[in-house]
Amino acid sequence: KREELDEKAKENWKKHMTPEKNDTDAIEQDIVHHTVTTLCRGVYNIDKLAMYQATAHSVRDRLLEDWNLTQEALHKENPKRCYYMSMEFLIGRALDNALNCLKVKKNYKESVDNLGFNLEDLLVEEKDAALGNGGLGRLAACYMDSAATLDYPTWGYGLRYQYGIFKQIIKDGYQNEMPDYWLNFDNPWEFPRADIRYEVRFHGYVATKMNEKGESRMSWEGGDKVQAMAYDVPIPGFDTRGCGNIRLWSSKPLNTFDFDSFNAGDYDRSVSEQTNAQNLTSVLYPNDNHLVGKELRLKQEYFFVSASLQDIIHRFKRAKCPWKDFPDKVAVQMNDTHPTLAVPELQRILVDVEGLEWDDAWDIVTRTFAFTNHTVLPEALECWSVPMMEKILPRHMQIIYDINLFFLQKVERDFSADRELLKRISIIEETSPQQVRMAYLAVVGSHTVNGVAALHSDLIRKNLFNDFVKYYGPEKFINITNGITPRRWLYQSNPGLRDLITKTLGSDEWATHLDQLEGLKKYAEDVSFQDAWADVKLQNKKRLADWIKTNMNITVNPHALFDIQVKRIHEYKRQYMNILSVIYRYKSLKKMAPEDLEQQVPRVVIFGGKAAPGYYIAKLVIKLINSAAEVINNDSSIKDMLKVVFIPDYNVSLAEIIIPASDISQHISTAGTEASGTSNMKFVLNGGLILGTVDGANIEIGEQIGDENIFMFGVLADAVDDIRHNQKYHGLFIDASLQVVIDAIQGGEFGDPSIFGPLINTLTYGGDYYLISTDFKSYLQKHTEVDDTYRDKAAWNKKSIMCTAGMGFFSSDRAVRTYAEKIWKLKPFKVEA
Ligand code: 7GP
Repeated sequence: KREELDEKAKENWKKHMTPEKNDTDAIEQDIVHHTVTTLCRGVYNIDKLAMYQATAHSVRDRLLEDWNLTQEALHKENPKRCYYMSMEFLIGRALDNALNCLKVKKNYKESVDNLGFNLEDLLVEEKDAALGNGGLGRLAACYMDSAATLDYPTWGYGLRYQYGIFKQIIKDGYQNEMPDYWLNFDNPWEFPRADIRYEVRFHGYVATKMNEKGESRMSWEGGDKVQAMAYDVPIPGFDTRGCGNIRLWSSKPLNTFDFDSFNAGDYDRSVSEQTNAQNLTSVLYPNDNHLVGKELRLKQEYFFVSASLQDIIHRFKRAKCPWKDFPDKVAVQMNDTHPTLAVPELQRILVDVEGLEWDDAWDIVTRTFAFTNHTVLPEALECWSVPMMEKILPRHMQIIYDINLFFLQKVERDFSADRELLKRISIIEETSPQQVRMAYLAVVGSHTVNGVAALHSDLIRKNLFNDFVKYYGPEKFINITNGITPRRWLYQSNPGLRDLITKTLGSDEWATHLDQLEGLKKYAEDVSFQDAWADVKLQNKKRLADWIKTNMNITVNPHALFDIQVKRIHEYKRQYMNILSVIYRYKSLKKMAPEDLEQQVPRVVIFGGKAAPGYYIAKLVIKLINSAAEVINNDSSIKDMLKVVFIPDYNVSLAEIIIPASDISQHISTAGTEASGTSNMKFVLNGGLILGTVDGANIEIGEQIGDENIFMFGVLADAVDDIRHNQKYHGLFIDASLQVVIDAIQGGEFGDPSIFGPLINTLTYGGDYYLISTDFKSYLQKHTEVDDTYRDKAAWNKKSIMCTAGMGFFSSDRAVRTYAEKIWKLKPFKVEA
């Protein structure tokens, strides 16, 4: 309990709360001040890293002012808020973003310069906050940026992993993994909240107890407890005083020490609780679109939702509203099924702890939660075994059984008593052992379910959740196509294009009103604008070529066509098909007469992406890319008409350099497998054309920018099942062009062919599940079309401009606004100084 300050004290507080000044003198003073007091260093030993830290601390001071302003206003007004629960936030670096949001970059540049450093050199000193795997985690980061920019009272909740996604090192062409200990130096972008801690229980047993009203209630007792401590990461909004927040939980031991063991001389044991508790949030599971049903992961998920809900409820209770108002104050968005334990957890708190009746509690729960599905891949759908759940969360398991029972009874009563249907729709799968289908629990516990692109939302309505659609009706299942933040993915990462667009449109308002890019269309055929546009692209390609030279010692020609595929390595994303086509191109070039060779469009094919450490086939794809690169890059007979580069350790900061440099990027998943994709949006926003399948958001991108500006190929999603079926019974058809490539690999042209045996087998004996043999021919044809189009510079530039100009729809501002209006029922809450 805090004491109220008296008026005089309050006056004094106000007098000393002087706003930060942003003139260069004040900025320099702050940087020097932090160097001395925060870092305990001085002019005699300042280096780049320390200078980065001091600069970051001074920027953070400015951010904090907005943070406090926002939180104080929210505290007073108590509007409805949204909580975005996500096990992953793939944020990347913070300094450049904060400087742009606060609109102080120009002055900082000058100040840093006056103090003898270069701002751009300092920015790269920062380690990426890489608390995510790929699309799902980066989407969460984009949404937090938009929510802050649009002044929606939204907080993210997540985990503060000590190790983010591993660092990828390429050795002899193979991926090796190194731990990413990103908190090695101090992290100026987080605030430890030592006073915000909650207890989280595991194991134990269920007992019956009397509550205060004399009613009998279940009670979860005993077991082991750990503590969750909060760390706040401020999320600046662009050009607003509003500042968002992501609250990350770190696990701590409840008692630092087992004194009995310590006194008995058993030191190891005395600290074992401490290490166990800390291990809980040590590391992010490095799987993308793939579930690994480990006990520690289940514990992470529960730890995360338990701490977050306690925090949300604590805040709700401060306003002394009745429980039935909870959904009018709180909206919770579950980023995929990872936070789904929040459903039984809130039900447990309301019934067991707060003493509500089951039905009243369930009404509150289902008016609070909404659920976003990000994948249809069966191997990514979370299922937890009932025995494991019973052991770790005995009360939750009972509650899930009850939720399921009441749900099935209702279905039977109101809809259909068909046994098969009830079995299909049940939250519990009757395997041995039984499994909890988390996606079904999420659907039953939510008022709204959404997919992330039009095709994907159709597919989940037709397949994954079809029975639920029939039972609940279609309104519960909506589409919200993903979006990306134009602040990081153009304004920050592509300064050349940013300045050209701003000059052409007359202001930088497009950064928050992306539809304004439409205004570029009228210049699409203007020769001098095209030249300026093409020059920006060339400069970006040079920037990437320099990076490749400096870091990999490979020389690439910036005038070549840059063809890029960067994303997690996964069979469904078909990097394998890409490298097979590269090998085909290489074989074709080698056969050419010198005068034909000269006429070719030179290409640089760039790959990047991590494979999950346990994903053997994906790791072989990386090896094949590197083995092919080795041969191709050293073959002088093809006269530099083809280069292959695998950029190691693809991450957010590298994406910021790579994406603006593409002429073509590839998004070539088997139709129906990529829920949306978001890097496709980033490339097109930066004037890169795409070569893609009729999948995910590629389709909507084509609709927005015009189908004549996108290279699409391959079978359609609704044909895939039949093709698989036919392949199974009639065998595959491997076309001559694909056979050439297989023969080259098996003939040892890219090293010991036995290494690649298992990879080739996925095609030949494995049944080619991802339909590479089906799409290969049309894929090669599209590549030829790309080359031909690239020869006509004016036509290409026009397409490139039309790409950027048509991307307004894909701003994450549009996506977040749709969530706020359709799902969260949330209004912007503007704060003024
Ligand atoms: C990804 C999807 O694969 C991608 O298509 C989509 O753009 C992105 O989410 C954002 O919606 N899914 C994951 O990253 C993932 O791990 C499994 O999904 C839960």
